[in-house]
Amino acid sequence: MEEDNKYENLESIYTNIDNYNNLPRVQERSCLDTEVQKRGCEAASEGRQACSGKPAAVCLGLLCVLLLAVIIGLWIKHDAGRDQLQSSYDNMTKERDQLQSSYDNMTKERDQLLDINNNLTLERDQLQSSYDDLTMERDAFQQKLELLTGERNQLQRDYDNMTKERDQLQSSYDNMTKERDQLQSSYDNMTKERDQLLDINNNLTLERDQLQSSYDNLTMERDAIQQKLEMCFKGWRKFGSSYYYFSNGRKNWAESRQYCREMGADLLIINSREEQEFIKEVNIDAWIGLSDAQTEGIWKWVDGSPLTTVYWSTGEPNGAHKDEDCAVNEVVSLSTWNDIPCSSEAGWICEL
Ligand code: MAN
Ligand code: CA
Repeated sequence: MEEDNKYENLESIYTNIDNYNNLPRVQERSCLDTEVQKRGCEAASEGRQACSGKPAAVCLGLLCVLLLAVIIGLWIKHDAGRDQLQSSYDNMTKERDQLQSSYDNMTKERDQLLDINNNLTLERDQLQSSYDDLTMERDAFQQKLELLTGERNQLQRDYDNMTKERDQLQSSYDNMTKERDQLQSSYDNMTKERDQLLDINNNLTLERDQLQSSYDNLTMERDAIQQKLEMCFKGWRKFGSSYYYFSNGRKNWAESRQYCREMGADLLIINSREEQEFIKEVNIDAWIGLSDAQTEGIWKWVDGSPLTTVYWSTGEPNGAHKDEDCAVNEVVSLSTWNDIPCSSEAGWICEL
């Protein structure tokens, strides 16, 4: 802005200088006016030669008046031009002073600008040097930057790969954590079950030991009883899972049964064809544990079980005598049962 104002002032000054240079034309015009005046005078002198006498004097007087008027007009015009010139001169003087002042200022400014220019030149050289250094440093940094960029990209790839691996590991970790929790839960449940089983096992072991002890005791008792039985039941015969006693003497049915019961047994109960075959081998008439003493015609074994399979002799039971309520096995054939009075005497067969 300041520069623009200076240029505007300079332009104004040059314009005034041009106006000043135009001033001589006014003087020339003045000289032209003087020329007109001379020509007027010459015309007047020519008229003076043509006009003679009184009319000539009148003409001369008119010319003089005209000339006077012209001179007065020119005089007035000259004063006005002079005033304008004076004014222009004053203006020019002011403008010159202003120009001088502007010139001085511009000189100072130029000197200052020169100083500034020198300083700026120095600074520019320093900056150029710095710029060159910085350019080298920038190039070096650029190379380092490229290397670092390559390393960064490699690191970024490694980071991405590691991120994927981490996510996979995290997923595996989560799955393993779930499995671990499930296994922990299963382990806890199995631990509880194991403890319960251990308790059960301990109880069963105790029970087993107790049972083993009882079994051992029972075995010992059984063996002792077995020995006693063998001693007591000497002469008893074993068939299947039972022992059989075949009497030598004879008793009625009730006495025979009593004998068997005192031995811990009872009269024989026949449950199978094999058992019937077995007793057939003994060649005696013997009571068996079968009677209808309780209800006539309803035969029952001594243990209360009903009669199903029968081996009656042909025509038996016939109740041929009064109160034939007890059955005796007669050695005749396979079917050998006969009903006879319970008071009759016969051998007997005990079964244990
Ligand atoms: C015969 C048959 C039997 C009957 C006896 C009685 O042997 O009539 O049925 O029981 O005599 O002694
Ligand atoms: Ca009979």
